[in-house]
Order: sequence, then structure tokens, then C-alpha cells
Amino acid sequence: MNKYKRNKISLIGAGQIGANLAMMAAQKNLGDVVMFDVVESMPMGKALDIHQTTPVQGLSSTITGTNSYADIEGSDLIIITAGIPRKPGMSRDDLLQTNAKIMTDVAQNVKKYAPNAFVIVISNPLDAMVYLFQKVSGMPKQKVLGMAGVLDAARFRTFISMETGVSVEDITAFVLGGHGDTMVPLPRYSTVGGIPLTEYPGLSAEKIDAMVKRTAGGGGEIVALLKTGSAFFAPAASAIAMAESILFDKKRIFPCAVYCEGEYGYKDMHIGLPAMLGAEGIEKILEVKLTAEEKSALDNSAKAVEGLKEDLKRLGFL
Ligand code: TXD
Repeated sequence: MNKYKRNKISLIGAGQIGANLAMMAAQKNLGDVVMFDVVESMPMGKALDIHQTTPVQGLSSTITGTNSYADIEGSDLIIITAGIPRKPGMSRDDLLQTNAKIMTDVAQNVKKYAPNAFVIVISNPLDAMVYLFQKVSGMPKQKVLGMAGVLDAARFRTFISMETGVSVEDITAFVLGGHGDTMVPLPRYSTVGGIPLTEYPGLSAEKIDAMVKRTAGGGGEIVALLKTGSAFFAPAASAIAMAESILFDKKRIFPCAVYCEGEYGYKDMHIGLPAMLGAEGIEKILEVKLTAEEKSALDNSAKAVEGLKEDLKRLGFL
């Protein structure tokens, strides 16, 4: 096979995040893009529109839309955003049931048409959906991962930059745990120009605490401002950074929802941990020392994720 052949990237779900993924994948020259959605002809419309930006942007990727899973055949990478948002009056169980049904269908089709692909799941509730995808598809654990931590860390980095005035380029952030308000942003392992946040001159513990809280509620803040839907630009950019690290074997370290086999004491679950992403997918999971307080916050987050897994069992999906 020609190793210079373009990658095929299929997006399952062509909604808000899906459309931005298509645009960014083309802009980053990741490969040719296929947009799949169950809504009739909509992905074809969005794909054609995005394809028509390529002559103007000077890009060579093709972008096609489809309502047929057969068109994702042979994909190198799949990014899943399929799902429905919580509607007024809908219980958590109703939402979980609906999205779990969608994810089961997606997993069966991805396994059928693109069993060798890397898979990045974005759909919520994230940690449960990536776990379900892996169980239903049976695809290799090191090739199936969830996007949440990159976004949460990006939010933390943005807030640190807003507070210190330092460019986001010189800021790193470390976030562990499940996606949601139990996530664990770790100031001790976050840096400004290489200086741990906790040592940064003039930054009080109160200010750090406020940024940690704002990060944990970062998704809700945007939902409240938008009034309809949830964040889509930064989530798309985050998944694209993960995709780039895998497809170009960059070996970057990102917080990702990964399958645990004893790391940090967790087994048979997906939760956000720092991972090295390269040509093999998840090439390494880093275990760092945590204080008793940090570990108990992570345990609390793991408990919430475990709860979702139990719900999936109770509802008959596992
Ligand atoms: O950090 C994170 N992981 C997240 C997750 C950050 C932000 C948003 N996050 C979640 O991503 C959000 O809660 C949703 O579950 C997904 C997708 O968000 P998006 O904003 O793109 O939602 P849309 O615009 O509603 O798009 C979802 C699309 C929509 O076009 C549906 O028609 C489609 O999913 N859909 C399906 N596609 C394929 N197959 C099936 N069965 C299907 N059902 C619905």
C-alpha cells in the first residue's frame, strides 16, 4: 500500500461539532472526510458547502456526506458525535437510554465497515459512551478513546491566561477524571512558563480555586450563554488535536478517556488519564503521584463514572 495515501476520516454525526470537525480536519490536511448522519441529505449539504471552501482555502481534501454506513468503509479514523441533547422534561435515564441505543448502532456499524480504524468518541455522557462503544464493537482498547480532557484542559488554560495575561501557548494544564462536574483539574501539575500554577507569583489559592471551579463548570457556562445547544468549536478543535497526534505519530501527551486495567487502581472502565497518542493509538498511560486529597477527588469522579456503567447494565446495554 502506498504509505503516502491520504487518510480517510469518517465523522459519525454531522451536527455542530461534526461540521467543525470536517472543516478543521480539512484545514489540518488530515485526509479526506466522510460525514455520516441519520438526518436525510443534511450531511450531503454540509459536506458540499465545506468542500466548496477548499478551493478558496487552498486545501486538497475531499469532503462527502452520506446517509449510508457503507460509505465509511475502510476508514483510518472515526470520530463520533452522534447523539441527542437532553430535552426539557427528559430524565437522565431517558437520555442515557436514547444515546446508548444510538451508540450501540454506531458501534455495530463501525465494527462492520471500519474494524481497523482508530475511534474517538465525543458523545455524552462521554465516559459511559466510549465504554459502551468498546464493549459493543470489541475493537482494540488502545484504538478506542474518548475526548473530554483535552477540552477541559483547554478551558483551564484559557482561564489561566485570562487571569495571568500570559499567552496560552506557555500554559499547560492537567485534568484527570470523568467528563462532568466531578472532573479533577490539578493546579500542581499545571504550569505557566514552566512554573507550577501553585508557585506562580501573585496568584492566590482563592484565584486558583475559582479557575478550577470554572473549568469544572465550563460546559454549563457555555450552554447557559448559547441557550440552545452546547459548545462546539473547542470540542472539535480538541478532538482534531488528538487525531493529529495519532495520524502523524506525534506522541503528544493528552488527557483522554482511556480503558483502565489497574491504572490508579481502576479496572474495566474508561476515565480521563494522561496518555501518549501515536501511531499505535494509546501508546502509554502515565501514572503520576497524587496527594491523598487529589486521589480522593479522582476516586469520587471514578465513582460517578462507575454509576453510569451500572445504569447501562440496569438498562440492558451491557
Ligand atoms: O467534551 C465532550 N466530550 C463534549 C461532548 C463537549 C461538548 C459536547 N459534547 C457532546 O457531543 C454533546 O453532548 C453531544 O452528545 C455530542 C455532539 O454535540 P453536537 O453539538 O455536535 O450535537 P448536535 O449538533 O445535536 O449533533 C449530533 C448529531 C445530529 O446531527 C444528529 O442527527 C446525529 O448526531 N445523530 C446521529 N448520527 C448518526 N447515527 C445516529 N443514530 C444518530 N442519531 C442522532
